[in-house]
Amino acid sequence: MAQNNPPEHEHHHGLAVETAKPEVVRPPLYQVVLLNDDFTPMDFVVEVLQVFFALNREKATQVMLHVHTRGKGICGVYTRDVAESKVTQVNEFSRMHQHPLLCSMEKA
Ligand code: TYC
Repeated sequence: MAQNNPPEHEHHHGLAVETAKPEVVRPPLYQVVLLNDDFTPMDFVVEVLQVFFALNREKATQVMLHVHTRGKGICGVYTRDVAESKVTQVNEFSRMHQHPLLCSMEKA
């Protein structure tokens, strides 16, 4: 009836052995966003979305039109390092082509 087992850490002949709680945490995610402007050509934005965010032409056109009409839109969601790298690459690519297109990131 009334069993009195020793606590878990007193098994194993006096050796203190405890089961570690598995510590897995999801990394924080960041949305990479494109901002609208009046000067960057639509075709260029579609190309950016295809090249840097692996969208097909149809999805890239949808996202571009969303940004064009709503002012801002999500290109993708990534861990911090990947998001930072996308933002830098897109902004450098845009400057290289003399377009004012702005890419930034926000905590998801
Ligand atoms: N508004 C731009 C134009 O009319 C097109 C555009 C779309 C620019 C999305 C930036 O992130 C952008 N040519």
